[in-house]
Amino acid sequence: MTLIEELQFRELLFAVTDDDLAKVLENEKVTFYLGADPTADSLHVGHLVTYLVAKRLVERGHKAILLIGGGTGLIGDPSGKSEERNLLTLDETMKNSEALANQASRILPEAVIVNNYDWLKKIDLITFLRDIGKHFGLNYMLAKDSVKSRLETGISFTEFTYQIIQSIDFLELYKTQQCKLQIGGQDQWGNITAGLELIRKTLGQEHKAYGLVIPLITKADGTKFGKTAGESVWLDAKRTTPYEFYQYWLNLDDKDATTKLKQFTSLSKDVIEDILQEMIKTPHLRHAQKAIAEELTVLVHGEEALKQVQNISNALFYNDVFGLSADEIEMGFKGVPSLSTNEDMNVIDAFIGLNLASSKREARTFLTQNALTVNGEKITDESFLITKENALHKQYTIVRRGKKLYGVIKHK
Ligand code: 629
Repeated sequence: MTLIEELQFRELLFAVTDDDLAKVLENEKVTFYLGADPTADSLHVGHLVTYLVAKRLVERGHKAILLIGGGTGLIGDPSGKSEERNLLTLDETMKNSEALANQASRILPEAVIVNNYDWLKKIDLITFLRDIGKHFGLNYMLAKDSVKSRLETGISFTEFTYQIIQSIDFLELYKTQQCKLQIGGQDQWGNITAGLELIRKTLGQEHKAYGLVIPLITKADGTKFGKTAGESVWLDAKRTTPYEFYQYWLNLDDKDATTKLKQFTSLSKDVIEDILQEMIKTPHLRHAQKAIAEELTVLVHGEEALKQVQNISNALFYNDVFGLSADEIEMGFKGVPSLSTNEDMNVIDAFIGLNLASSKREARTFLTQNALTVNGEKITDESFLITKENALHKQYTIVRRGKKLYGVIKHK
């Protein structure tokens, strides 16, 4: 399979600017780039697919440049945005740039990292308007989706200019690093083609560069990909724990898992087909979901984190919490009702305190129904005492009602 064929098989190709690119990618080692604006201090799973496509290019011998948009981040890309962005300060942008560079280099260690602030900050107004602005017709700029879609609702001159700024980057990298290809999500088409235009107009028709865009990743049910309960799934472990990250992939429905298996893992076509066969035979084992969750957790958080996550999953599945480390308890029970105490606590009071029972009477009923466990053990005695002495790591007591409702008592 050629690279382009592979991207097609994986449902990762939305469009290329020129069909010649297929041959170029087979016959030459191409330097290409992808950009990310430092609008936050972490990437999220929505960004991931572009980096994974970059990885596939690198595996075939092409050379990646990862551009951090320290300069463009100060302007704000209108692509795919229905409203004007809030401006970030230079300070925030710098901090975010550093965080993104660290994250991205874990995923794509082979990439050379550049920051466009380094050259954009040097361009003076007169040069910008005379040498660059002259190459952009107003009609051309207005016809871009990112602009056209905002003419009614409003767009500032700042954001309107964004396409030119991103074009300067492509020209810069073309000139200084022989970078011939820019990749990005489908929303970047307008910015990428503007760059090609600037390269041709500045350097001449014989200077050929290319663009390749990846489709917007969607979910079969039409809900937004990369969010759970309205929250983005981040790559930063402080924002989204490795356990939450793993669970996001594990919870995909079968239809989504089938496409994501192709788009997000490095598994070969044969292995993917085997997994899809297994899915038909034993769907409840979630073969595809597990394959994606495992590979991506290792890629983003490392081998150690995957072990922790699997430990947590097993502990929860078998209601056996004794083997968990303190870190794993914190991670596995993040967001679960909790209370802190420095005293021993009666079991009934504990379940009420954690909102897992609404009254003493209800709590007693649960007890007689064998529905309550403390650190994995069924409790039926209503005078049972929860103590720091018996706590996991002398710190945590984990209680459970029924199969799924957990609470944590933190002993001070
Ligand atoms: C300067 C800045 C460049 C080239 C690119 C850029 C960033 C670009 C952008 N990208 C999105 C972002 O940073 O805004 N103008 O959040 C985002 N990208 C990954 C994918 C994307 C895109 O980082 O390309 O399509 C999301 O999947 O929205 O010289």
